[in-house]
Amino acid sequence: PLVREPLLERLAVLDARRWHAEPTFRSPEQGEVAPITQPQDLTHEVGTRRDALPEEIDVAITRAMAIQPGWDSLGGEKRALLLEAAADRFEAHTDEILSLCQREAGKTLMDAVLELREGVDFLRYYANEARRLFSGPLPLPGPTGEENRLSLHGRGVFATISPWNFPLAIFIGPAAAALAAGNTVIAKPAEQTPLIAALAVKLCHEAGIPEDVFQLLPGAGEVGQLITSDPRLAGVAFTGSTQTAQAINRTLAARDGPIATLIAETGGQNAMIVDSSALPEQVTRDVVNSAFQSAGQRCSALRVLYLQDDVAEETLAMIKGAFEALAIGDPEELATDVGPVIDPDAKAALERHVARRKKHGRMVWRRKMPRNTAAGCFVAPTIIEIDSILDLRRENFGPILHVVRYKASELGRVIEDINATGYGLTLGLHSRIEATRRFVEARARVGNFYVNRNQIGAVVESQPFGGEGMSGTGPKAGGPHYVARFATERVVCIDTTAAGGNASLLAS
Ligand code: UN1
Repeated sequence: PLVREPLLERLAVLDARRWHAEPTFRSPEQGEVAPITQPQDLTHEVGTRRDALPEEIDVAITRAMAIQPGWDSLGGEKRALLLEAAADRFEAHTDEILSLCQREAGKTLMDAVLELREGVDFLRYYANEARRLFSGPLPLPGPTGEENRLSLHGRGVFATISPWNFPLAIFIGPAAAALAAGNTVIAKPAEQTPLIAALAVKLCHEAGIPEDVFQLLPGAGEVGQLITSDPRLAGVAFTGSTQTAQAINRTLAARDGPIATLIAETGGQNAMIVDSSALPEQVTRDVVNSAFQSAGQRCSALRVLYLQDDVAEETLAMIKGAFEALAIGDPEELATDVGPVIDPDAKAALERHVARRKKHGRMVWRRKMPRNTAAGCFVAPTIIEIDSILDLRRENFGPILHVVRYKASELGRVIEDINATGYGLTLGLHSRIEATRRFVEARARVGNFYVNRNQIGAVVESQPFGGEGMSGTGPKAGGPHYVARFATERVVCIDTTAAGGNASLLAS
């Protein structure tokens, strides 16, 4: 390029850097070290990870238990200042975070920038929530001579188990909320993206959050299983698949200990309904963005597009036009729209799904892939026609869009089908008819309903995010009820009349 972009030059320098993730407190025994390669080529090594050993998990929980009362009694204001200092450090380390998002998670530059933004927003928003909820007891009404007050406290040790698709934002978001509420946190990042998590934890420690208060435990499913079966845990905040959330729920239920809180944000089978009053250009832009940005690897992403039959042909033609123009390839190229999926397993599952649909004789459009994508985990963006959202068994977590044609008279049934998936995360509607909007809004059981816009990219505080049913337990991340769910409530009740107080003391 003729114009040299300083940010890209700084990111290119960081390509040579090697990173490492390991437990915050290590035992003398050395575990196995595994390499982490870039999803875009599966050869360049980004760094190495060393998973937590069982004794390290035990030590982590012991340390987190011991320091938790002190962290809780610090109060909301001091915890808020520490979380804000962490946000400042994240911003000061923009280059490293962007570089790792691109190389460890295969994100485009735009996705990497949005990821950092969201992580910082979570830290600052939950810091303010710590101030709002934990700055002293709430006086409650009562008869004269009686003082009643309610205060919130941390529940104890929280485990956070986070996904690879938002390796910074959804790693730090739930952890920040748990910390804001006075819990200590042991964090298990996705096995694919421990390096970004290790950097995030390091920056939090540099900001002044004590090591015992926020610890990293890298590892795969077995590490998560060992953590969640420990009876000392007070709660788990999990983001990932519905199946894993159900397994964690069973593990927690089987423990002989405190009844643990589970906060789960899981999958979706997200639809968008487009009727014949919609603006085709706007629909095209929002469909392509909702289905293919982040290579479709968002739980909010559009999976099933319902097109009203009388505009279906022309709308689909426009969408295919935009789809043909998507730039696919190396996420470190500034112009790239769609990068790789996370790993070979993800790619294989998506390819199996497309192959099955083809076998069933469905219309399938796929993007021709550039030659430089052959070695990496790339999946060609794909559009597949199906009859109903109920034809799909599972979430297809990648750049695959399904299309269903419907008649205006069938709108009620369309919503019933969408509800019948059991998921309830995002739903999009493109319509300029007010009555249609009201009809859909009243019937659809989803957490986030988007009208005449794209259906990804919920903004912290403005658009609290999360679903219902098979899509999660709530409360919504980035919303006013989230942090409180990590806390326990205590009511103190005092008889303040001298006589009453003394009399009851004498009586006992
Ligand atoms: C996820 O993909 O795991 O609205 C959830 C959005 C994001 C979704 C995050 N905040 O696209």
